[in-house]
Amino acid sequence: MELRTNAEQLKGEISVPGDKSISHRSIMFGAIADGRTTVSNFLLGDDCLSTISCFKKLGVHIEQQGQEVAIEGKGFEGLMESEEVLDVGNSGTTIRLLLGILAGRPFFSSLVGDQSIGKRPMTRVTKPLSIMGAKIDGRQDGKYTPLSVRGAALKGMEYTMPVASAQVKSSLLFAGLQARGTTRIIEPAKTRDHTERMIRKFGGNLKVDGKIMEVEGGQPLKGTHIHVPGDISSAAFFLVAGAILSKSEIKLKNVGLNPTRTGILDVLTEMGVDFTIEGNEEELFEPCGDMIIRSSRIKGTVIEGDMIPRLIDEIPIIALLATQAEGTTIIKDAEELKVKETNRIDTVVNELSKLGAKIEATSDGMIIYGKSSLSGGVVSSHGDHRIGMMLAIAALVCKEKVYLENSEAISVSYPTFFADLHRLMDL
Ligand code: SPQ
Repeated sequence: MELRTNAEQLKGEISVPGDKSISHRSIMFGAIADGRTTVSNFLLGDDCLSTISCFKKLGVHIEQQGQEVAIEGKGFEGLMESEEVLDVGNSGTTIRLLLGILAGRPFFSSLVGDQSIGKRPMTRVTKPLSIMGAKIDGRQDGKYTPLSVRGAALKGMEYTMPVASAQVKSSLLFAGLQARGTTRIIEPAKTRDHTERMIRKFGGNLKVDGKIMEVEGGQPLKGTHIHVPGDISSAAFFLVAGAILSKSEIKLKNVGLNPTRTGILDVLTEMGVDFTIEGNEEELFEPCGDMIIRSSRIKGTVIEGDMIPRLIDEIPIIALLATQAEGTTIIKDAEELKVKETNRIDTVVNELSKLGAKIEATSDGMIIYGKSSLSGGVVSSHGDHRIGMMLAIAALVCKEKVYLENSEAISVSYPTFFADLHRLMDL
């Protein structure tokens, strides 16, 4: 598709769609809890719809009307062997968290996904789940899909995670909830804590001491109501668009502000971006508030260490921001980007270079030299939603025509992205 270029400003307000991580987990917890769970502002992205479809195949009754979802949970025991293969589409969160649930179920399951899922490493969850007792196999010794799972009676364990990953942690917490005894998980750096918050919201207990978590198996969970806040990872595209386009002022309503996800806000502050937050309701089970962002003079920065898991999915759009900053930006310690929907170090560097950015890949991140004036050309999302949206925002500051290939990938996390963008442009 041809993207809009040479934009002058963005003005007005939008509500970004519901958080993807929280939407997935609301279905999963609703399915394993006892009783009815209702979810509002559920994300209708392809990934979360894949989660609903998998749980329906596992025998869970789920009604969905737009962004309102109701799940009739019957506990872990209510899950039944599926007659069909469970297809997770493009969703790493669905497959990795589902593996933790299926690991303890006394039946056989087989899991597949799309081409991109077929390249994403699964050993990070299949190995610890096997230590707990599950029998999981797949291509290349269980490293890649298709995967088969034969669930078993699990036993608790202590596990030090080699990579900082909320998906691994969550998968092990789901397994721990079904295991005999205590499961103790140690993360190398703090990652998003939506699963921990949800265990408590569904009436369960969990001990958290910094990067160490302990959960007891066999606890009853009870259905509840979940209101999903707006996704800060989706808001990030408009935060950057508002900052780089002159004369802009945008309000983003009800954005999730969980501190394990707000690394981008720390980086925006560091880079000199002018934004304010109104009505941050911290006491909610997931904090959220409105954000106002204005055109800004931006400067380069260094992003590294424990900050990386707090903004891992925002690195593509931060890289674009850095092309418009005075000075150099260095992103380090971000090897995990190589195993996302695409190798996001390579795709960001290659696609932004095509538009004229001065950007170099490193072994664990990238170096971006500002300030570049971007021209135009043919770019591709390579099937990666976050790359597609980043390129659509990059096009706004391009002087010449920009064509985006594989734009349909954006519906994975933000099906109304172009409608929201055009609304802010046309006011
Ligand atoms: O679900 P998927 O495909 O893995 O989604 C991504 C994304 O960009 O939307 C990553 F590609 O987000 C992950 C995130 O990177 C969602 C997630 C979660 O909900 O627990 C955790 C992060 O992944 P990880 O591997 O660091 O645990």
